[in-house]
Amino acid sequence: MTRAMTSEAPILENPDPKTLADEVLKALKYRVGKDTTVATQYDWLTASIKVVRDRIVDHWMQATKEAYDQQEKRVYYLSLEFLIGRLMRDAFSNLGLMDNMREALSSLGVDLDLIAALEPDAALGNGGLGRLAACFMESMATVDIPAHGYGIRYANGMFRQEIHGGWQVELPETWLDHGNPWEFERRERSFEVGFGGSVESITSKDGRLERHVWKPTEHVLAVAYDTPVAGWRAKRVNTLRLWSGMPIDPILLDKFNAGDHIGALAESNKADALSRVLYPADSHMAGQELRLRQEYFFSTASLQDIVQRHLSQYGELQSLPDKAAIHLNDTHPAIAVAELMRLLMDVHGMDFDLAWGITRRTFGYTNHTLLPEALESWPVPLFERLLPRHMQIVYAINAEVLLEARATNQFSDEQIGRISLIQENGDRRVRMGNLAFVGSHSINGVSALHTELMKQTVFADLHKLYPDRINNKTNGITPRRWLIQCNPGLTGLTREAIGDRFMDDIDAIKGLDPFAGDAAFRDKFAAVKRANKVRLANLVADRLGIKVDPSALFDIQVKRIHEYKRQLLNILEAVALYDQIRSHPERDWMPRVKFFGGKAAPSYHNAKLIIKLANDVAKVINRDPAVRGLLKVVFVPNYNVSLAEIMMPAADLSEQISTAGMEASGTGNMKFALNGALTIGTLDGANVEIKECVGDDNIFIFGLTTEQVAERRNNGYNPRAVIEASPELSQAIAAVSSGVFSPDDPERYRDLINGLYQSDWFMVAADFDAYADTQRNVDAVWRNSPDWYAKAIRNVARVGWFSSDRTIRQYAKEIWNVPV
Ligand code: GPQ
Repeated sequence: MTRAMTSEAPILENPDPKTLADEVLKALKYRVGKDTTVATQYDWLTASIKVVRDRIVDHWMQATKEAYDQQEKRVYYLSLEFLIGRLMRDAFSNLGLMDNMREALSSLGVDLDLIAALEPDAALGNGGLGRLAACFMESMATVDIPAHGYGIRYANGMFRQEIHGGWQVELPETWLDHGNPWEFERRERSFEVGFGGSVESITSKDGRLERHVWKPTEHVLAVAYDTPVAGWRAKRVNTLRLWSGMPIDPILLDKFNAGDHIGALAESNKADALSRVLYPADSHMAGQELRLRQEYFFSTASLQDIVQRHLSQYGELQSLPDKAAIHLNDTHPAIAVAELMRLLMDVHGMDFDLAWGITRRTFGYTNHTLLPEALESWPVPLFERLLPRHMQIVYAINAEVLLEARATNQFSDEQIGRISLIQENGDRRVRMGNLAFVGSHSINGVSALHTELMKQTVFADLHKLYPDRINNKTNGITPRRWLIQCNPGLTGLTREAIGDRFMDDIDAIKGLDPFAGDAAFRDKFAAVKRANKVRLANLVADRLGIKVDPSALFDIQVKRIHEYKRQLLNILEAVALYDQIRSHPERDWMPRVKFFGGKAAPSYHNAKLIIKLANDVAKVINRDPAVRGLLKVVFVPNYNVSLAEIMMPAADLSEQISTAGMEASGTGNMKFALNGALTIGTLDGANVEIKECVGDDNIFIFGLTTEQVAERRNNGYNPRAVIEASPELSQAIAAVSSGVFSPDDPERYRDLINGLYQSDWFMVAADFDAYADTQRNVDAVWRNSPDWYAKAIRNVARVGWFSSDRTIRQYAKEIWNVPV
């Protein structure tokens, strides 16, 4: 069975502004309990969300019922992060209500943009991995796949970043302060979660082992909160189910009555802690007990829910793999493999082989990084203390896998050691990547290059053992949020040029390609870009008091701050350019603004220092009259989804400059290109595929390839020699290390710079000259503005393939086996 993507067929009724205004007033009165005379802007926001949510609910129930009646296979996407951002505009836009809602609110004296800006940015994720999960949820609804997202309802999501004196300061994010009008609390949908204790073996009368029973000593409840996720034109509405921790016995009355008031609340605090904070380390294993507890907490609650749903519909569990595809978003939910085994064996009485077959056919796993520090592993003693039964199951799985490996006679002891779920050298640890791999029928990487490297590096031995399992699914982004909603100017212009089909089928955006050669269209395109740049310039003026010229080239690097992403390379190039502008004032410099944005993990020393450096450099350059405004550097604080929605459309140049081989895919690269920015980038992650789509002439590629990086590292890379051979780089480094940008503390960057001289693991020095040369090439193309905009238009026209609809269809066909 295949489901055609119905094109422009009006699926939705189209309520007029008057009807909507009445609904808003009704919601204000009966849902918020206010009348218009006392309503605050937040009340109007809540009322507006209730109106659109009510309309979504009808579609939601219909979709849920259909999936049930037609016994459709469901997808369950398990992710510790869902970086969904604001939802109201997306919902208006996907339900086709935007214009009429704006008019309705305006008739009530309410400004849609103003209340939309009050909606908290739900930051239940760190960066790319969490945002991918959010795009996938939207695309699964859009391409009509019955799906549930499962995660944690963190009371405090990603911290809010402020910049004080150039340094990052982390403040708690309290997105639930005004309540959350989107969610439905499901007290009745709660599951018990155990920790600790011991395992009892129950034997039958004849002495045969019958069953294992885990007797945990700690118990908490996971309570479900559901948020409906509407796809484009509300074709389908799916559920994002987030778990919150609750004590089973909120206060222990015995203790309370005995006067132990703190002890009485201990359980409550422990339950609370499970869904209190999102760990803010991106691509880095947190390694704390609470994190493992969070992982188990949401995995077991989700699995109990899935098993219960399946049982109530089908009455047995053998058909689970035919009716449920459970996807592990990285290894964070990998414990689910052992948990499903436990549920099938200990609770539902299956033997190991049957349970193992079902488990492997049910799970799929996506790997998002090769960085060794991100590969999760847990000390055996901790694992065993918290999850004693799962420890036994992991050993049993390991025995099975290692026997299988041995039986092939193809593996050395060393290789067997790497296949093992238990790392034996040093302290013994459970390797979650290996657990996820062996427990899944499909393991995918997130770009063609990354998937190849997975086969060659982290999973080389497991790949040899199971050669059919690794496959590639290059990431994508939803064009609804990342074009239609965030860039109405470009959307309108595209509709004028090629009609509306691209809104339902993003491939049709190809139709824009010939317009690259149309001077009148290029002018309109440039005007849209300029308007988006003015919007960003205004934001920067308001928030930071920095004036930037919208006719300058807007060069943007926004993403988490990480050494491998090489913000340092970009900053050093700014320093070198600054020197050049002052040394050669007579040259025809093209005005440029370099924007940076991104959060550093609170414990990541060098990343925080890089933020400080960007701000120090900005301060000196921006106020030096000798620069004559030709170069400005701006660090925009608190980069998040909402800010991305303003920055992506305003970019001329997209910085994707990671050390080759280190960025698994990147997704910001796709958002920028779809909004008409040209990329300057290395042959890393999905940049490689973006280059193939847009063509070599429409992208600026520079630097070492993955093979060259490996070769340099193997052959004794000498960064000092490289630095000394580059006058520009030497000068820039000397300026930084001599305190030109940190006169108050000239030593501030000593260690950072020493790191470059001594090891430069990320090849900043090795790539510097190529990067700087390429930037001058960027200037040359920018100078020829018809050529620049032609390239920009071709980028928009040629990156439709990076839609998450395409990615999701591939998952559906090749991993989940669900119809699309
Ligand atoms: N990614 Cl392991 C994260 O955002 N957080 C993580 O903890 C890990 C990976 C990113 C990865 O760095 C990007 O290259 C990808 O584009 C993104 O995941 C989505 O796959």
